[in-house]
Amino acid sequence: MKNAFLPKLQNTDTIAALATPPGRGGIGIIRISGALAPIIAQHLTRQLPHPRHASLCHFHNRQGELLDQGIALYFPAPHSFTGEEVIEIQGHGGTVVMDRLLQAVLELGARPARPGEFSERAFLNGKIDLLQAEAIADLIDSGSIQAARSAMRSLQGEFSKKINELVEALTALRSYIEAGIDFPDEEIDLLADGQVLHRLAHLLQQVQQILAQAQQGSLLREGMQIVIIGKPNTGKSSLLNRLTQRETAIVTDIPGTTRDIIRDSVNLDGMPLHITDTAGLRDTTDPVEQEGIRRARLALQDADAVLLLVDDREAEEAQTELPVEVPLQIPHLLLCNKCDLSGQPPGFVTEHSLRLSVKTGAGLELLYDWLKRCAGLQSQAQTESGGALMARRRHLEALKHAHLAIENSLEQARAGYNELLAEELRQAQKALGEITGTVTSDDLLGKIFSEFCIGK
Ligand SMILES: Nc1nc2c(ncn2[C@@H]2O[C@H](COP(=O)(O)OP(=O)(O)O)[C@@H](O)[C@H]2O)c(=O)[nH]1
Ligand SMILES: [Mg+2]
Repeated sequence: MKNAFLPKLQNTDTIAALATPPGRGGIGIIRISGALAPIIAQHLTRQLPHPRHASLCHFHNRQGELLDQGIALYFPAPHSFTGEEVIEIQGHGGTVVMDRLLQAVLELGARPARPGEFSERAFLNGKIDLLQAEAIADLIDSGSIQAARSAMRSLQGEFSKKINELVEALTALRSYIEAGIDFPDEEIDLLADGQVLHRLAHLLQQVQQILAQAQQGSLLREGMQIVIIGKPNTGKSSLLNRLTQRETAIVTDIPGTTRDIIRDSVNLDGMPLHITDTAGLRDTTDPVEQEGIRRARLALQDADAVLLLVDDREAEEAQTELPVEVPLQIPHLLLCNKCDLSGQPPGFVTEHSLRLSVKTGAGLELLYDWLKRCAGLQSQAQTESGGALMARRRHLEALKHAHLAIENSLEQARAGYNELLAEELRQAQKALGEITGTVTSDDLLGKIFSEFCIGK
């Protein structure tokens, strides 16, 4: 599968870069890709290594000086990572040795690779799709076992397969509908046969499921936005400090201490938690505090989870009167704090309320468990059977776009507007194509690959 839409980017330069991290190590690897790679290897090692065999070689520079000895590997095109001629040189992993080896390779005609350029070439030569290219970067950057697992699944093509299946179903449906439009004489009554509505509903369901899995994956990658809200003096700032183990927010027993939004981040089993402490929610005439409360409400809109704090001694009234509306679809937990003062034991009171003491730490581990559950970190069974899909913001945007278009198409189908229905399906198909890279722009590609590390 060649990506024929981008031939002008096809680069004939031969590129080279250090593929291992700079610094000291047992070995260091330099990767060379492009038409000149075998010629460079021949100069460097005095003989072209046998394809796909590890050959022990001496490496010389152009002036004939012996720089190092190690292994050279030759992957002839197109059976290489990039699809081009590729040479890998494994030398001793020292800064000076590697610098000199790379210098020798550059003197022989390669140029330094840009970040992500090897993966970009692999994509352009149809070796991997865009989702898989991104999965490589995500696998390298993953901060938890779960993130690594879901990146690996994307790299294996699981995410791409789901998207491609959707695109195929969309294409089939589109041609069916367009046939109905083009040959009205045949009187294919699209509505009457019920098939279209049925297939659309099924498509919608599929997109919804992928979107949910992608949202989980996005949490693993981007982290979870947690917003702490509650009345003044319930211990919100204390909780932020507890979770981040830093004195980020000022804690006093004076109600209204926190008047602005305070944010800090911490890692929970490799997943970033971005925690926002807010001004206490109460009726006030103080304009600064009012602004703080307005910002607290705003922060709620971006939250992945909401922690609503109350004083355990007032928990009963508090349960019935939430100070703000927490959007229902956002997971939220009522935290009945200061159980050291109320004298009640820590623990879950109901599924959605947890009694704890931020001050003593009693019940805090249950809060951590809840947060992990929220992010899907603990649902291992789910992760193994089609759980989180390592997704980026752009994937989510495209999936939401496709979802909306299919929703609209269902409406058009019900109303019997076949042309509009076909157009919505085309939109959905385009949005999905952006995910795997069958429909894309140079700008997007440049942006995606520039975020990779060099040598990848
Ligand atoms: N006894 C006790 N006091 C707490 C607890 N959590 C917070 N506090 C105290 O409650 C007061 C208000 O805390 P703060 O974090 O500033 O509340 P905020 O206004 O909601 O941010 C401070 O004096 C804290 O030390 C707790 O679990 N137990
Ligand atoms: Mg506070």
